[in-house]
Amino acid sequence: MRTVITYGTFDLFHIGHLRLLARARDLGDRLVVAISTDAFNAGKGKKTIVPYAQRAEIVSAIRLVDEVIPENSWEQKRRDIIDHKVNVFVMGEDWRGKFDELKNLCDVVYLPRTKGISSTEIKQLLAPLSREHTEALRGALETIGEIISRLN
Ligand code: C2G
Repeated sequence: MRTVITYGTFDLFHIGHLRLLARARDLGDRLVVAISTDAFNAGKGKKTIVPYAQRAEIVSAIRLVDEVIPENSWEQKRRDIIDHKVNVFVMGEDWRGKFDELKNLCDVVYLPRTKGISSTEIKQLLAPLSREHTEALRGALETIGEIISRLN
């Protein structure tokens, strides 16, 4: 029984996350996914849109995933690998080299990321629809309306 583990925030779950989990699962017989808690993300300086409980529920519902655990700290990986008898540690290549010290415990594999999609890009796409942007737009339109009425 080859166990694979991977870690991530999985905010605004998208195809890049799914493909990473699918390729991680293909490296073994079972897949454990450690999901960053909201508190841990705050420590990473990462503001998530979707709260931990919902991110965990979404990833748990994926057929490829056998177990979801919380990621509370950077340091827990060694403990997780031992406790879950992990054979393969997987991360996207944006983390290449960052976890090589785990090679004395298990295989460490960095997988290519899926291009053209990220939670950050999704948030940037949605930003113009945010309340402050629509308020600013409304103000600008009122000003333009006043200018036009003065010109008439
Ligand atoms: N990913 C990917 N392709 C994308 C976006 C993400 O393959 N287009 C991968 C990342 O490389 C990572 C995983 O999906 O392996 C989860 O990505 P994030 O949720 O952004 O995770 P991150 O914030 O990098 O947290 O201790 C490690 C951290 O918890 C990783």
